[in-house]
Amino acid sequence: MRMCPECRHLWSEGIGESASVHIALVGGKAVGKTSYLMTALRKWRRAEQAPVFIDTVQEEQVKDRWRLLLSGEEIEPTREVTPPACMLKIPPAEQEKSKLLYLYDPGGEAFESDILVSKQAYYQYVDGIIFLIDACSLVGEPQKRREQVLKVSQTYERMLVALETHAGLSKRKGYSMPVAVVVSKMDKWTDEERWHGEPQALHANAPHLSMTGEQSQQVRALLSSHGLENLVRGLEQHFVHVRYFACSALGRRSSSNERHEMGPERALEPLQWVLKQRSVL
Ligand SMILES: Nc1nc2c(ncn2[C@@H]2O[C@H](COP(=O)(O)OP(=O)(O)O)[C@@H](O)[C@H]2O)c(=O)[nH]1
Ligand SMILES: [Mg+2]
Repeated sequence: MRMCPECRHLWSEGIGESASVHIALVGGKAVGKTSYLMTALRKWRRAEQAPVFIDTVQEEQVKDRWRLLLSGEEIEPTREVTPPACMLKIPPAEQEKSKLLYLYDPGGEAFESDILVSKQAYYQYVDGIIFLIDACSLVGEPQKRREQVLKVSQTYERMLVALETHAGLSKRKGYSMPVAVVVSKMDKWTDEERWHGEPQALHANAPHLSMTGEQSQQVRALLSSHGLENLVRGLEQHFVHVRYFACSALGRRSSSNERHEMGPERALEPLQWVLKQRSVL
């Protein structure tokens, strides 16, 4: 068995032997990063090339969170600003070798100050990004919305600083890693009367439109028309591969007493898309 050179934690078989891929989740406090990740992993168990956990302690932690989510309870807010990566082994497709996947899910505080950004050392390895935007930050009074939009933009700028600081990349040269932009908590969105006239592709329960360019275009248009046009422009200027998604990790309506009114929707697609861009799936 090998040992992590940083924390001296013992690694299970396989680490350090296979090719690895590192994916970072990005988003402010409570945008739904951890819920998203947990739901995506749970969905992946039943999909092709389902991954296996490398670390049994981590596996138990994730399973505990699955239990909480399934019973309709909230998972604890992430406190670690520099979290240990969630490690998974992805079985090979056909002749290839298995790959190791590292998923980084920091507390939202990580993007609230430049000092904390400078601690996100895993950015030196990052191969792909999942950037979450809470659907609720696109609604509300104009003043509140301006503040929320500003927060999203600041998170984005700090992510660029992390790439520059740790990976030595420069936005002038452009970034090659794929970015999945995910509007989270779509169930809340459809709660709002004002969204009922929106294109169907934006609704969490339109599975026939899954993973199509059409959905990406519609989510992009929606972000642009709700104060995030500069973010969209910046993303597409700086990154070569950007795709927009809308998902619901919990899939229930906040105003409903019924905890399981809807199932989780579309959580796996953004992660799968990023991995496909890196030829991992
Ligand atoms: N309605 C709804 N609430 C969500 C969803 N995802 C997360 N939440 C809630 O948003 C809050 C923050 O979620 P969490 O995953 O801890 O966010 P994080 O801080 O970005 O990791 C919690 O109260 C979650 O229950 C979703 O898809 N729908
Ligand atoms: Mg969290």
